[in-house]
Amino acid sequence: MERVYIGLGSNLAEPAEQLREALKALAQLPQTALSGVSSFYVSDSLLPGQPRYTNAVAALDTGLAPLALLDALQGVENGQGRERLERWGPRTLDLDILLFGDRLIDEPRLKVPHYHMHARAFVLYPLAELAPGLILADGRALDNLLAACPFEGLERLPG
Ligand code: ROI
Repeated sequence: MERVYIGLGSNLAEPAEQLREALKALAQLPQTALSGVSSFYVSDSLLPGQPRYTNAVAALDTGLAPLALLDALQGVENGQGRERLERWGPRTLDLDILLFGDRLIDEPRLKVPHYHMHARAFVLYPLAELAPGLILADGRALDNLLAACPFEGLERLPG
C-alpha cells in the first residue's frame, strides 16, 4: 500500500456536495482505503469569470498502480461530471493525484508531484492539515512551499 494525496475541486452551485459525493466514491475504489480528508476551502477561481471553487485534499492508501488509480479517478470525474453536464457545464469535479508515495512520475498522462501544487494555496493548506511537515519526493519541504504561498483568499469552511 502506498500513501497518495488527491486534490479535489468543484465549482458547481453546490460544490461541497460534489466533493462529498467524490469522497464516497474514493472510499469505494478497489484496493484502496480513504485514510483522511482535510477541511473544505473556498476560493476565487484562478481564471476570471468562473464561479468560486471548493477544494479539499484526501489521503488514500492504495495498492493500485499510479495509472490504474488515474483511470479510476477519471471514472469518478466522468461519472459525476456526465450526470450534471447539461445543467452545470463541463467542469463539475477535478480529481488530481498530487503525491504518490515517494515516487517521481513523469509520463504523458501523469506527472507527480502535481505540476502546479507548489503554488496553489487551495492545495497546500489542506494538504498541510493531513501531512504537516511533509517532504515531497523531489525534496521540497511543504513548510517552505507554504511560507511562499499566502493563505490570503482562502476561506476554510467549518465542520
Ligand atoms: N481555482 C481554484 N480556486 N480552485 C481550483 O480547483 C481551480 N481549478 C482550476 C482553475 C480554473 C485553474 N482554477 C481554480 O482548474
